[in-house]
Amino acid sequence: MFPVIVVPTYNESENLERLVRQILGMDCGVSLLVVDDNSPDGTGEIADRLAEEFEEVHVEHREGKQGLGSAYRHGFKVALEMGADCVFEMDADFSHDPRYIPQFLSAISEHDVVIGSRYVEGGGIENWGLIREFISRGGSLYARLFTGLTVSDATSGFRCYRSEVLRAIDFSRIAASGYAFQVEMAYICKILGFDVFELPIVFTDRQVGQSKMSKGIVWEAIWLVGGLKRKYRDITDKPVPPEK
Ligand SMILES: Nc1nc2c(ncn2[C@@H]2O[C@H](COP(=O)(O)OP(=O)(O)OP(=O)(O)O)[C@@H](O)[C@H]2O)c(=O)[nH]1
Ligand SMILES: [Mg+2]
Repeated sequence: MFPVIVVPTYNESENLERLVRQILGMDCGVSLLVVDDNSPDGTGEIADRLAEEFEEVHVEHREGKQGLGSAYRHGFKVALEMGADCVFEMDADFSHDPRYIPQFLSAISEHDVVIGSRYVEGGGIENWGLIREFISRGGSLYARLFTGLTVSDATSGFRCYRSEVLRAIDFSRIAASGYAFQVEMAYICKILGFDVFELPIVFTDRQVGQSKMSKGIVWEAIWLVGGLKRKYRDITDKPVPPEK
C-alpha cells in the first residue's frame, strides 16, 4: 500500500518538524505531502529542509493563504498523481495524534473512507473550552439534521480516503474552505454510496501556534451545509436503474 498524508500548513513552524519526525519514526510506511500557503513564519522552509532529509516528505508551496479546503483539493490532486492508493487529511498542530495512523491503515483496508471521530464510543476531546466543544458538537448535529448524514463527527479533519473515492469526486464543485469542506466531503461520499467508517479518536487542543478558526468559517459552514441537499440534487435525484 502507498499511503500519503496531506498536511496543510499555515504558520506551523513550531509544530511541523516534530510532527514529521514523530510520524516517520513510527515506520508505518507512509509518505507526507505538506501543502504550505507561504506561511510568514517560515514553515515552508522547514518543510523544504525536511524534504531534503527524508525521501518520504514532499512539499507543495502556494502563493498565499487560500484556506484549508483549497489546500486539500490541491493536496489530493498531487497525492493521486504521486500514485497514492489512500490519502489522509491531518492537521499539523498535534490535535490529530499520529498514534492512530496504524489503526486508520488497517480500517482503510476494509472501508472506503475512515473518519477519526470524537463523538463515538471511545472517542473524546482533551483541553477544549466549552464554547469550542459546543460549536463542534452543534456543527455535527446541524449537519446531520440538514443533510441526513449519519456520521456523528462530520467536521472532523482527521481522515483517510481510498484513492478511488477521491477520483470519483468532482472537486471543481467544492468551494468551501473551512469545516464546511469536511461536511461536504462526507456528504458526497454518502450520496456516491461509499462505505464510511468512524474510528474513535481522542482529539487534543493545539499546544503551540495560533488557531485559524474564525467567525467567517463558522458562517460559511452554516450557509453551505444548509444548502448541500439542494446543491447535489442532480446526483441524489438520479433514478436508480431497474434491476435486470
Ligand atoms: N495551507 C493552508 N493550511 C491551513 C490554512 N488554514 C489552516 N491551515 C492548516 O490546517 C490545519 C488546521 O488548522 P487549525 O488552525 O488547527 O484550525 P482548527 O483545527 O480548526 O483550529 P484549532 O486547532 O482550534 O486552532 C493546520 O495544520 C493549519 O496550519 C490555509 O489557509 N492554508
Ligand atoms: Mg487545529
